[in-house]
Amino acid sequence: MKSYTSDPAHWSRFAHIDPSKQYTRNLVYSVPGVFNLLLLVWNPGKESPVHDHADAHCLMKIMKGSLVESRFAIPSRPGEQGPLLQTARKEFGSDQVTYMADVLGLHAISNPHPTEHAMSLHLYTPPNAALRGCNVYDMRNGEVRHVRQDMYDSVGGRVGM
Ligand code: 2CO
Ligand code: FE2
Repeated sequence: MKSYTSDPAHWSRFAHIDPSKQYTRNLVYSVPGVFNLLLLVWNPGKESPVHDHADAHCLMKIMKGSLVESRFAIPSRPGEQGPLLQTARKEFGSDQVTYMADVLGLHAISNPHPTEHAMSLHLYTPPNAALRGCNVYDMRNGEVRHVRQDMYDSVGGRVGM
């Protein structure tokens, strides 16, 4: 992922935009049981919920624009310890690659740009979240909620499948 230089001609057909969401999750390619490759399209100024990564490795490469990653500690007693503890905040620019996994805690990703979309390529291995979902956390009180992640906004560039 580091050696690849982002070229919209390669991936624009996967870049499905939905203004009603914070971001879209578009399946580019999957090898069942091995990995999922997704293109995420981040609406201007929008942020993901704080979440974990279902005991999998996550590699994220910025394809367009920049994204801010805020990291948080996993609460030992969710919902009982007040607001999540933020441990880091870092901005990533075009073609940068970063790694995330549950051993590093939780994160939320946001597109800081007020008017432009940002795009990122995500490799999940093994593809656990697609099979068993992941956890999202309430930043204010650490409450945890399990969510499914087996639905995509587009698959192979096609919407509504
Ligand atoms: N993990 C989030 C998702 O798959 C995106 S943030 O980068 O890991 O929706
Ligand atoms: Fe994530």
